[in-house]
Amino acid sequence: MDRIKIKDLEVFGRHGVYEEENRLGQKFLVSACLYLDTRRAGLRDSLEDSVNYGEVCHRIAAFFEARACKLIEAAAEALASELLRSFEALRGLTLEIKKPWAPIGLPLSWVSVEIERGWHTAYVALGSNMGDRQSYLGQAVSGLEDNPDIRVEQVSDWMETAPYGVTDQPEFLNGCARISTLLEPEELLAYLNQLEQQAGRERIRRWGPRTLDLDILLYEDRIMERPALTIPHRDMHNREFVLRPLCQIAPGVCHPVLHRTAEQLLQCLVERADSGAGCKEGRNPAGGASCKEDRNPAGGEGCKEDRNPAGGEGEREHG
Ligand code: A4P
Ligand code: MG
Repeated sequence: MDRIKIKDLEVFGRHGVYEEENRLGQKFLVSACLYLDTRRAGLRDSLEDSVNYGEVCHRIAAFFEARACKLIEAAAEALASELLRSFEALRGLTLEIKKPWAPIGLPLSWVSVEIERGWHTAYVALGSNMGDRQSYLGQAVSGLEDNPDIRVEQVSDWMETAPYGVTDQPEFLNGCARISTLLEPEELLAYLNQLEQQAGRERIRRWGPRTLDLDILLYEDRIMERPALTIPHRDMHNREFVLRPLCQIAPGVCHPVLHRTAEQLLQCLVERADSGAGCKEGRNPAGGASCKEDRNPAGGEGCKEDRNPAGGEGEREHG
């Protein structure tokens, strides 16, 4: 990704753990590497397609004037959020805050903290089968939009689906949203749980009826298995009610464990349902020997991330 760099911008701030530091203030040096796509701005010679580095510098100076954190870690975190939220074209940044006069009683050039932050592409599945289902799903999208650390990029149609798993319950309305987020996966899950609670969600029975269910399907190409969070969603490839809406907005997005696109996973699932078993050899849309993705986590010639038309930058591109 293209970069605009700012080196050692000198600003005055009051960050520090000592009372004198908060009272008297001191000099800080701020360096930033801004990640964005400058192609359009470069071709058109137009500032509105880029990030105005002058504005960024003044925002940094104003931030230092207005805020007083104890830690430069906290200053860096808050400043990175503010810049990423404020400048539309900015996809990520590295930020270094140097403190040349750190009061440690020993001579040093400076002490610094450097962080890397950015927008991440994630896919969220939405479902409801109680009450005014459409309204619950609509409120969930509004709730996502209300969070300054989330941008809703695209939402699928709401689709009527038969209950999966526990079948003696009302029909579901399901959908999928592509979001950009500054939140880490656990933070995103916590926020989704908060939205579920606001919709009056009660966890009475596993897979039982619910006003609102929000699951993280994919988060960039990250793979994680923690007690409270598995990414990619552990059962997404077996669920038509997940794959159909996902395919509508991102048919080419790649499952980082199964190495299949959403479209391939859906086709495979449909074929499995039709045949009552696994896909037959040769009918596998990805050209591999088997369509039982959960038994073949790395095999086949499935999707290549760089061909992914919908899946953001991937985790490894910044920095
Ligand atoms: N959890 C782990 N990974 C994730 C993730 N990627 N996203 C944990 C979200 N949550 C994740 O979920 C149980 C726990 O899973 C959470 O505490 C979280 O820490 P839950 O929402 O509390 O309970 P649940 O929804 O009853 O269980 P589960 O296993 O999440 O069920 P699902 O997968 O949500 O499926 N049929 C149709 N047609 N449409 C539906 O939407 N939904 C379900 C529920 C069943 N049948 C359905 C539908
Ligand atoms: Mg759930």
